[in-house]
Amino acid sequence: MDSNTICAISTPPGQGGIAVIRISGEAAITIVNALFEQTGKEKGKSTILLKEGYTLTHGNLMDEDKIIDEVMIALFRGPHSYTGEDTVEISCHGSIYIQQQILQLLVRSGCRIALPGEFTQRAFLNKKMDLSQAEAVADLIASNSASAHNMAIKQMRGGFSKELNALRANLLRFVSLIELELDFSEEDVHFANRDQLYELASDIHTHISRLAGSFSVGNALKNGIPVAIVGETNAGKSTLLNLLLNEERALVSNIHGTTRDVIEDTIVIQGVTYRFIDTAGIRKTNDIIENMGIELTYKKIEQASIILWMIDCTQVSEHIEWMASKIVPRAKNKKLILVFNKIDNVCEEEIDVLDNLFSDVDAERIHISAKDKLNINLLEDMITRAAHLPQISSEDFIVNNARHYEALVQADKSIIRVQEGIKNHISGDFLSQDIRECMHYLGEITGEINADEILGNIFSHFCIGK
Ligand SMILES: Nc1nc2c(ncn2[C@@H]2O[C@H](COP(=O)(O)OP(=O)(O)OP(=O)(O)O)[C@@H](O)[C@H]2O)c(=O)[nH]1
Ligand SMILES: [Mg+2]
Repeated sequence: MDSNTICAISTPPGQGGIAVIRISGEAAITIVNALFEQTGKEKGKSTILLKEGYTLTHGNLMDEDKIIDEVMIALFRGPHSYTGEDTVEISCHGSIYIQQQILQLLVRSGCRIALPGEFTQRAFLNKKMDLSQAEAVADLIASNSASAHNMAIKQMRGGFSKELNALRANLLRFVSLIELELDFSEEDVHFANRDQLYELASDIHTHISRLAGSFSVGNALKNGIPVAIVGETNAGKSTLLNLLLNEERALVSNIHGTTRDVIEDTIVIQGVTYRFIDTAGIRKTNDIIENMGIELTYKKIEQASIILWMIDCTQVSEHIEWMASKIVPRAKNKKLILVFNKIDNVCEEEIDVLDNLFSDVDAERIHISAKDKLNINLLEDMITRAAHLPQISSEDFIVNNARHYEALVQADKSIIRVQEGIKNHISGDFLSQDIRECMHYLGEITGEINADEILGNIFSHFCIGK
């Protein structure tokens, strides 16, 4: 492990009220101490070298005899710190000049500028957290919706790791017994009861496949549930997108075929992130570029989870059936919502007549005005219901990381092989290979893969007789 003392500005780049500079490593305290001059009652009495962990000290940060800034020093003594090493956090005034001066001073005094994520990497190497928890730290920092925040907090607090470690511990017990059998191969003994092993494997398969299955929800919650806004030209799709985003994101005009490309952006509605996709209006046209855009619209319908089919109430299209033939088959097994727009411009009877024209289409419907912001709250409620997020209890863990998902899929494949192997009475060494593989993939998630672990477990639990 790199034992250099590292430093970095931990607050966002730029000017702020205050800034925090973090220093971690063996020499963190001595380096900062040499630059620090305590003020106040205790002036000259003690230095931070003598302070205990979890203390705050006020004073000046000095470059020779020049004061750089008045600062607060937070002291953490390893292993009781985020990284597990001695760590100092300097809170200074948030001027970019001061931040840079302090950083340069630290480098001149022997610190090295930290690599991205290096504090967390050290925390992992020092076993302050496992890999999946370290990854959750990044997710937590990036979370911008209640659901993403909730998932990251859970993972950071180790809920996922606990679940995986329990699965691995069970597998470890069995693989130890099976490998012990191999040592007594001449005697043809079965230490590991095959029925129990089969039961355990089924149990683990159920667990792993549930976790892997949660990835579609987890991924959607993290990256946004895709919602495609589609329909005829001039229906008001771009107007709706802009309204939801509260920003003039897409061009709006009364010319048919204004939007030709796909415009995407994320919006948080009722604590959940959605990725709204405004598309080119669907119509019969000879324009090559517009047709390319319409093809893209079809693709987006297929990729979305929720489809808002926008209909212009003021202009009943003669092509409803044709339009339905383009949209409905592609929206199969997804949530399709008919959004009748521009109700500010028509009377209720007209809407009813229009609604009837779509009686063949099996979809929820809503009447809005994107221009006058009518019924937009109802539309948001409808979208929330359509997202149909499973009620997640506080014990359930949701996988939202592609690396974890990949590892779980591989782990599941191996445990299925174990099940089949037991059914087919294959020999212990093959079984142990598949169990080891399953453990390996589960261990990859938490960063704990270690073959010595298996040996260690055998020797600590059994006396082989010598
Ligand atoms: N009266 C009324 N006009 C609206 C409403 N929503 C949109 N419009 C108008 O309808 C016209 C088309 O709006 P857009 O948002 O550009 O429509 P679009 O569906 O994106 O159209 P394309 O990009 O061409 O497919 C504009 O002139 C909007 O101002 C509404 O609720 N009521
Ligand atoms: Mg548009």
